[in-house]
Amino acid sequence: MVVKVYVDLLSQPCRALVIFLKNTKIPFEIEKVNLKAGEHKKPEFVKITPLCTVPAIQDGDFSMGETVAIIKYLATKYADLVPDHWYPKDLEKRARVDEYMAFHHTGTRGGCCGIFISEILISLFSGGKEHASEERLKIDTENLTKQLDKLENVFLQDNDWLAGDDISVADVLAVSEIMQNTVNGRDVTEGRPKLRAFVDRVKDRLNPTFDEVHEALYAWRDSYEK
Ligand SMILES: N[C@@H](CCC(=O)N[C@@H](CS)C(=O)NCC(=O)O)C(=O)O
Repeated sequence: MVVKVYVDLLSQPCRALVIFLKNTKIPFEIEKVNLKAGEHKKPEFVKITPLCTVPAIQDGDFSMGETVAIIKYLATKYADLVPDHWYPKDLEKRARVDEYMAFHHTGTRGGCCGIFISEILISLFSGGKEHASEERLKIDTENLTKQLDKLENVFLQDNDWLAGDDISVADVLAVSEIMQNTVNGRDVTEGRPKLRAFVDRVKDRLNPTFDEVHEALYAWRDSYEK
């Protein structure tokens, strides 16, 4: 049975899920959902996940949304097809990955998304008519700094990886968020040597897959650079 994976590769959690899957032997096929065209609100997609967010999966009769829950489901159901380091079976090692993933949504994603919405999406979705206020940009920048400092000073303090002694799903979730900010011209690793080395480490470990999955994002980034 092939797992159907509904994604828009301009979305951070979608890229993380696809990179994870490409590093396993789980059979899957990609179903593209164009967020900008509103395809995530179409009735056929609402049936897959009424949350109307990507990524989502369909595995036989079962479908679901929410990246972290999807990863846990797939890594548990297809445990034999997933190299252990991605989501370790050992209780304490797994708890370390879960710990990061619990932090991730309000932490790394919260910080990176807030500023991305303010610097890119507000203008994009209003056709350039609206822009984030100075006050909002200040709040987003402060939160971004706070969350990135936690990566630098807590998760990466004495570690090469965010959660354990090898690459895991925690790392791809984080780096995918960090990459999103390259569209708004931000190098969020600036002044954070551990974070910078970590991002390079993840890319080196996962290429050529990392760049393939980020191709659409790179094109988006380049279109803003002009
Ligand atoms: N917590 C969710 C977040 C998913 C999410 O917000 N996806 C965005 C794209 S990055 C989306 O589908 N947005 C469409 C919308 O909210 O209408 C997850 O990790 O899967």
